[in-house]
Amino acid sequence: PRAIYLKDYQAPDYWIDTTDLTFDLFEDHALVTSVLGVRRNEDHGEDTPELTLVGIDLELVSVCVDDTELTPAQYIQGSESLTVPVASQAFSLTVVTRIRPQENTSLEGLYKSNGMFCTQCEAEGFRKITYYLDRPDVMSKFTTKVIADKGRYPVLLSNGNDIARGEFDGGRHWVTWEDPFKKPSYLFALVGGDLEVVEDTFTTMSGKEVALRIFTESHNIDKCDHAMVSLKKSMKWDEEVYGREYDLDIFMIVAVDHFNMGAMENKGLNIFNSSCVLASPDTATDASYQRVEAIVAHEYFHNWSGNRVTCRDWFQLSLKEGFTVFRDAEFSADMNSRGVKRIEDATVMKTAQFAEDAGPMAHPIRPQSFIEISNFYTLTVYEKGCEVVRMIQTIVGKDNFRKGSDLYFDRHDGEAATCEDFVKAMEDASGVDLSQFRNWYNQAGTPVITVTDHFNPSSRQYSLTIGQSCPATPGQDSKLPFHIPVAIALLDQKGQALPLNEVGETEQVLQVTAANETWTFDGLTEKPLPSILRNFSAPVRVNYDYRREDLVFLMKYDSDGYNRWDAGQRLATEVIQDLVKGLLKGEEAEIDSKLIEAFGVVLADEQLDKAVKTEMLRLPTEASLAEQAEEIHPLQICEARSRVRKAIAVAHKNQIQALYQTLEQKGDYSPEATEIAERTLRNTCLGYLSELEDDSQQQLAVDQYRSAGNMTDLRAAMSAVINSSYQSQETIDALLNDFLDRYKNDSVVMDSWFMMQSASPSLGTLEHVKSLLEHASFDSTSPNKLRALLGGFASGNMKQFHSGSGEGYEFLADWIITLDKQNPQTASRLMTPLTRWKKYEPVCREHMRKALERIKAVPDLSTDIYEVVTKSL
Ligand code: HT7
Ligand code: ZN
Repeated sequence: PRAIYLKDYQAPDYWIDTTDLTFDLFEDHALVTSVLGVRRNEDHGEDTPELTLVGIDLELVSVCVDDTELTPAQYIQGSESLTVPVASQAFSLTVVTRIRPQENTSLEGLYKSNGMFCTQCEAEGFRKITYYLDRPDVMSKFTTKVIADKGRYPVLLSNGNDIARGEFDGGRHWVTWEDPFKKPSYLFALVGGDLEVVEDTFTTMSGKEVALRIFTESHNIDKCDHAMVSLKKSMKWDEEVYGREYDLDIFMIVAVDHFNMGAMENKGLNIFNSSCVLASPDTATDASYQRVEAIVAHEYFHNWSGNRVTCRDWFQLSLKEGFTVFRDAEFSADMNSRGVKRIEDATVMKTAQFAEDAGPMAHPIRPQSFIEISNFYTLTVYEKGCEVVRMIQTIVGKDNFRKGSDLYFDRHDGEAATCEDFVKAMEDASGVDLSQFRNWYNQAGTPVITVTDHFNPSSRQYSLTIGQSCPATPGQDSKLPFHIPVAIALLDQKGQALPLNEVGETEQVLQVTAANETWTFDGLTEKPLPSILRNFSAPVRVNYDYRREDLVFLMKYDSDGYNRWDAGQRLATEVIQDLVKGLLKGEEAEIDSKLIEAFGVVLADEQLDKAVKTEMLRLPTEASLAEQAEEIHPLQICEARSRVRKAIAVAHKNQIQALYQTLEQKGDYSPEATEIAERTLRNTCLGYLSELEDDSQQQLAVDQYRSAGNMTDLRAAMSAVINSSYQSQETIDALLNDFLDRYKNDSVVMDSWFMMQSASPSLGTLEHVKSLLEHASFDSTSPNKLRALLGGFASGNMKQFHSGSGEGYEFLADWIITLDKQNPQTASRLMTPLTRWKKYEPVCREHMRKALERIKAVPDLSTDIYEVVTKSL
């Protein structure tokens, strides 16, 4: 496999103005007739006498140029290409291919999921449907005719508006769809199945009525209401916040069970993983409700940021993904708790994205090369890409940001654009120079800012010095300084934020651009405590020598919710790190009472927003502790964290119990933010109480399980029971069987049944995970089931995955090797935990390396696995 480089980008030699497709769908194959209106790219002169299209796993039936059928001697069929001679500026090319959707296990191109035909074309799946210029800068007007048996596939969908339909003899029927907007092939979609529909309408800001339809298998039709409400909220929000109106007569969502990712923004026909669209109080947790809302919004927002303005090439992926994640994050913040959303997003960045930035696959948000683009749908491109867009907003200001986005959409509507186009629009609209800011697009790695301060009582001056550096990443040894917006405040001894300028503002964004720079603040009577990187104003690590009492102080007084939470996380991390050191030395280290007391203060604080309080009561996850460790000692991390949790529960038992009781649930379930906050806080209390070796506390979780009126409370109780060291195996089995009995026919809920077990440090042993593979509800062709069972174990169960002598790694490696033949995208994603091997202590490290070596030695690896394994070793 070869890498391709951004620097080698060239526009195509040909354009495809129109694409007329006919799909004849049968039980063992599909016939695809493609009629392309091809035009030579005049900018490239006349010296391009042939046209080469890409195609994978296609059986070629016939090729016609204009009305003449070519003989095999007139075209060249390569293993993944078709080259035809060209004699004129513009011509029509008709290609007929046969494909086998029923045998397509990769879930790219046209495939079958539970008897339904569906497609996934991003990034390069269209080439598995027909020969094409399968690249995003080739934009075409598509017309699609779908023909299939009417009994089995009464619903036939594609992009755009349906313009004609009819029936043939023999029970077959057809529907023709026309998409008036030019689009690249990755946005093409087709669905054929026996589906039910939920319908609604939305009237756009210019008064146009849009039909909204959500399709699912009939047994799930009662779980679409939340997605529909979310869709209408998204449409309204995009009009109000970005001035963007929907542009077709119809907008459709289809839920499918077998899907490699969350959802896909195909023009007018979004296809969703069932787990990201279906929700009912009885089957979905609060977190799932919020996830459905966020993903529906994300895919809808792509209609402008991605579809109307698309990407020139796949190196520009963050242009649509980073911007759209930013849009959906702001939407979720507006719909729910803004403070909690920021904490959640910062947690993902600091736990998982920072780890990616420090690992072997590190890349800038605009990568400079790749072997397999599917490997670059990463936290860096998505989440860090979002943070980069957020920083632009911070630097240019909200009003200018909106002017910039208007300019960007107007300037590039109907075009395939670049990240540079986006930054330029922001610059042109705001007049702010973003030259140095562009380094964020070119350089990988997480910058570190090191802050030191000095107070001079005689001059009453306080100075803050900020230095920046960025560690080396693969292929980038040294970095240029970044432009980093660092929001700060200075707190006095009472915890009040001091005015920082004449107008009395108490927060200032320092524009850090140099490798080292000092800011001076005048007129201070005492040394303040700095609150640095408020609201996580940039995706960087902060080094400042806070004393533990400073952190406790910030936890109490900082008016910035994010920093208040972060102070608690820092304190807990330090305390747990001390315990890990003690465990490694075989010493009985004490838990610093400052942390235990600080948690008591949080518990007692009645002014604190419940949603933020819950976040503040969470200890840093094992993954977060691992990310911040010099060398990862997984078992000691698990042990130390668990001891701190127990100590908190013991110390504050009465307070936690009282809080649990006051938050007693009443009334019907609603996914409304205040109710979610109460449930989450209550279930956090339940988690702590289940740490106690006390029958009545253990009974609480069992009782909650028995009386739960919604899936959130049910699952929280179930997790508390199966993760407790004090529950009997009998009780655990009884609850697991009860859950199974109730939900065995609901595939999405069953994913959580597998995940709860595989991620449980006590229950999820390798042996138990292996036994679950044999379970009747497990399906190894379903990415959701694989993610639940294998992903839950390898990414969510530090204790069991890393215990023993490498058996967990061997097990994962065996699965990756098997899955690589079946579904390389899913296999590649499951491999992530092994790629971090260099950070682990020597014994784990060596076992992980061996597992990777074994994968690497397998002949004919997919490009997906080949790229990750070779870069990792
Ligand atoms: N734009 C979509 C990406 C996607 C995808 C990529 C590769 C393989 C399968 C996939 N399914 C969806 C999703 C999104 O970001 O909106
Ligand atoms: Zn997206």
